[in-house]
Amino acid sequence: MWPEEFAARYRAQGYWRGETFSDLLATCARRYGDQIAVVEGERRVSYAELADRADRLAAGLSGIGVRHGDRVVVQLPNVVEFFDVIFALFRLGALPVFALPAHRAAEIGYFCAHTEAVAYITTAVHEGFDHRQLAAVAGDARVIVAADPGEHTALADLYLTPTALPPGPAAADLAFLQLSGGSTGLPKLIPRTHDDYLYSVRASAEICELSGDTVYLCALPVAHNFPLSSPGVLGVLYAGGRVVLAPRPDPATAFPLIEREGVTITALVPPLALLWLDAASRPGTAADLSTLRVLQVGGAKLADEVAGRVGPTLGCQVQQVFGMAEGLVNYTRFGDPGDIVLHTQGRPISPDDEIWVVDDEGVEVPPGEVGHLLTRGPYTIRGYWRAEEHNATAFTPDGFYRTGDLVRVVDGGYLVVTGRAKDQINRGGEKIAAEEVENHILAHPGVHDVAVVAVPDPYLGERTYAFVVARPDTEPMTAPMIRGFVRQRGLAAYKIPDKVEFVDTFPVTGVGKVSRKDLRAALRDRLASSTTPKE
Ligand code: OOB
Repeated sequence: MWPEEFAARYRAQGYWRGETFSDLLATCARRYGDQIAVVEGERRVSYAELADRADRLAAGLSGIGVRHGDRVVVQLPNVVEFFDVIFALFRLGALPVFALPAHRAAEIGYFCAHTEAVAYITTAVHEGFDHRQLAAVAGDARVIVAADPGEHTALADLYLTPTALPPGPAAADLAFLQLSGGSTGLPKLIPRTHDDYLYSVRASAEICELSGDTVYLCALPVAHNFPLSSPGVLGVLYAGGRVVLAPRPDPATAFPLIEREGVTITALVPPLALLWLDAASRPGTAADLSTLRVLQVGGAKLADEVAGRVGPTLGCQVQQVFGMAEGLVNYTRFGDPGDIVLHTQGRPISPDDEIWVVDDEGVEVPPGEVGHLLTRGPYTIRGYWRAEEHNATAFTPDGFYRTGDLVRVVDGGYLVVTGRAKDQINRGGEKIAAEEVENHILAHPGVHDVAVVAVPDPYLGERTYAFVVARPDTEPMTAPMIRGFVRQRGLAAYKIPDKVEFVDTFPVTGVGKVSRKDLRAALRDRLASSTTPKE
């Protein structure tokens, strides 16, 4: 956590206001009462109802023994119950661990075990997958289902008459654990406090000029940091606007919702922005999107050319968002000149976000030159949760987070993301740690060694490519065998390599040794200089 001198400064500056998310919901219920807070299909829930639902669920969760500081893995799609659950947990001071709907046995099992979760709250069948079967990997966590529960506990049975509850958390306490895209073997957990996260939400809502008139379409998975808080659904609730939950982000689902609900702002990752642009420019197929004022795009680099198509095609302005669940979020601002909006990834939320761009030796580069982005500030964590060893390298001794991103700073403090140093694949905004996938492939008895690298892709930005060295004495293997093996180990579908190529050996240096990082770089270079690789 932050050293006291920093915490004192952030409080004195008014960033940290001693308010929890529970306090926020109570204030919103008082202020906005009967106004609609959340729309999901035909369901419309007012602010007063939302607060009441959260209170009743807090009573039920408390009744089954959920306490302050307990961890609860939450894996819900874009449904009203997501809000009930997180606000009920916030009230109790229990920590949601934000899994994504795409996560499978490998991830959920790890989250439950690593956080020693007391409960796992999920859904029934979603996008053709029965989440109840993941109960098998939840260990000691009680399985609670926000739909037909089967043999498990029904979330619906936990909405009780509000009772006197133990005191809620302090604003300086942890509010939840968010997931890191990561670059190492296992996903890291990001501890965020009420104070720090609420600051980023409030400030984001102001930057994005949210108000009671805002209608926000949540098309991305709600638990991800971008649609959650940049300014996202929490920013919209803070401002008294309306959240419209989309079950899926495709144009066929989203466009009619925009028209029906009068959506004014939404957030997408670049491949979805492309899909929307294509759909909207197809004659005769587009719905009326005239209420849409802002399309936020972030999570991965938006090509300048695509940024330029948003205004003419969708009739709204584009806003670039470069953020990370660890903290720092950058936005282009609404009044910014066109070249800033189209060619940069924005500037930080806070005057107290410290941006430090350094070379490989850790020496600050001259302004305008490319270097590694390091950052520290009032809503950027000082360490991952229970990850001492990793923290020693992921953060500098004076508390800067090494983002792994390569950037340059241009006039006005705007950042341009030029690449990445971390061993991560950014597959259309979904982050994949090379090492995590390698570990799963290495578990195959026929695999001697593997290196997973990113390959450029015109649609997703990057795809995943696995180079495999087979054991000499085993049956011949095929790419589908490797992919099937990894899928069957319960890894989320987006982490399964798009391509698998078998090679005899890996390139090595003169001494015959090479670090995995160098190896990945060498294979990446090889791919970049060769023609389209075959599977
Ligand atoms: C968002 O958060 P994460 O934690 O899934 O991923 C963070 C990483 C960044 O370090 C960077 O590598 C990449 O995603 N990234 C971008 C980008 N936005 C994120 N790279 C280039 N251009 C952008 N605009 O992805 C996230 C969190 C909050 C708001 C928006 C995105």
